[in-house]
Amino acid sequence: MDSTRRDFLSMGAIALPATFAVANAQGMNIVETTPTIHTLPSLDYSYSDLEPFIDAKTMEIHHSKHHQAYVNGLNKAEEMLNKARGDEDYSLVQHWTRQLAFHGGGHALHSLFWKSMKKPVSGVKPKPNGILLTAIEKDFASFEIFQKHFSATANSVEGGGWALLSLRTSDKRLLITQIENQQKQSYWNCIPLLAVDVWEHAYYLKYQNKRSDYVEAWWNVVNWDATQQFYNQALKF
Ligand code: MN3
Repeated sequence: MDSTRRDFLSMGAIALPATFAVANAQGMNIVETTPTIHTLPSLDYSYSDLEPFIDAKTMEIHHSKHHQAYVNGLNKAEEMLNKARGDEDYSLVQHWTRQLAFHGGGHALHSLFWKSMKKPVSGVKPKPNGILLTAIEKDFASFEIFQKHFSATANSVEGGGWALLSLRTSDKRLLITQIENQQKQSYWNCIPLLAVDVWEHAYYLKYQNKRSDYVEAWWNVVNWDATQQFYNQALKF
């Protein structure tokens, strides 16, 4: 090992204690990195706060079981890709990269989904205002037309998936996109601002097969203040 390499590794050991080196069969030092440990985010409201539109039992299972499984799957995928680099064995790289996209997509979208909702105020139908409303009216003609387009997108997802409102960074235009599973049909160059989960696990206990009734009810718990904040941040990219 040359001194530069040794210095780099020893500096790394001080500056980044989670970084370590192992020797491979050729005696070369391979630096392995420790992946991020992803954790389940806590909610800004209780499981029962979205009643009667989304029931507490659905929220509890969805957050503590389903989302946790995506967090676990993402951690596992990153651990195994890290191990593949350390072992210099890439035979399962396709499998673990697929797992990374599925579980990583699930973790990111559920994290946005929880932020997309808030405890409803009785008798008040949430609506955006300010520059977000102006942007919606510019890109979709009116809030009502936007809602119809977004609901139709959510209702027509084939199998499990999502409808998203996103900002395309290249022209600052709002787009409604549809995701199948947690990752398919991703539209790049977009930052998601608002998400509705239309996997059956999001609504089946209360709405059974009536997904459109769930989507219609979901508008009552949308957190437009959060969407406005995400929009403000996304405009900076
Ligand atoms: Mn879900």
